[in-house]
Amino acid sequence: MSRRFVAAAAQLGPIQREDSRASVVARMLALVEQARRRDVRFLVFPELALTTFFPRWYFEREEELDAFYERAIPNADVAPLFEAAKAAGIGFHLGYAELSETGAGVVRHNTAILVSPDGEIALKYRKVHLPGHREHEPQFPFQHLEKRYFTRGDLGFPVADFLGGKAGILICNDRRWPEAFRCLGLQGVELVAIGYNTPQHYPRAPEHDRLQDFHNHLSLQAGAYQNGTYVIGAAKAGLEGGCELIGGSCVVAPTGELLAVAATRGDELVAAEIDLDRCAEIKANIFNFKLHRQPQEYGRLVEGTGQ
Ligand code: CDT
Repeated sequence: MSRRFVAAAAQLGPIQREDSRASVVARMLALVEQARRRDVRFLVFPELALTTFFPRWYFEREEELDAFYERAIPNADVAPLFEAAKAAGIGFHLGYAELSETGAGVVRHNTAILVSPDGEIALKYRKVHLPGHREHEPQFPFQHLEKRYFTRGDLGFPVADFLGGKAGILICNDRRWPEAFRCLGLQGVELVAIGYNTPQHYPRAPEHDRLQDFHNHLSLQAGAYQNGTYVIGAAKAGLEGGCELIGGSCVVAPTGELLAVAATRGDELVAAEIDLDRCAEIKANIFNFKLHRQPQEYGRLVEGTGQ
């Protein structure tokens, strides 16, 4: 299998609270069709791609919350996406809210999967770094209740053989944590898919609002370079539920260079040709882990959260 192919972020513009799954999937199908025409083999949809970014609201009633979660994937709503991607020979990444019934009750995760071009789920990841807060904070213009609505991921940071290389997933806030990227890098990852919903306005430190796009690319590019991997970042962007989300979806090379960047905050295909063999330029040289890492000095990294 050739390790050189076109990969793309499938950026989604805003999804409003009243938008149906069917209307979102229709928009995704339009992006799959664009991707097919551009010979894309790997397509990355955003975090929680099937609904609006619901943690911005405080819900008192469980039923209201449940409406945003998937009890199984694939399901009838997303079946057309799985079928279209398979017909086009495209592998894809999909982020969604996952609801599992366990012996201990309902468990909710912020989850993403890689689906291979033959329609099989090749990798599943549950978000580890859940940002925001647990309690209602009505003094802010919108909420970020991921700590309330999700349980921390319990699958670690897995990688899978995918499209002739090693692929992994991080979800939104994970991209800001070098430890998360390194856990993938240590397994030889060559392609990392990352969906995100990042508000332009950060109510706790509004002086950083102007830096949101910069911090996004800084994190994605550093993660790529320091681990010698391609990174594809896919935003849900634009004015959603009264909250502006950044765009900036991109394809990043293992050198940390941006190969393609979104020009809008709407539905947009952001594509670039990638060659997984190029990861070795970094992995065999400046970040040759075997030669240069000093793990005996890194114990503090796993001793606690830090100050
Ligand atoms: N979805 C997500 O993880 N968003 C966060 C916002 C942080 S502000 C509470 C991010 O890191 O982009």
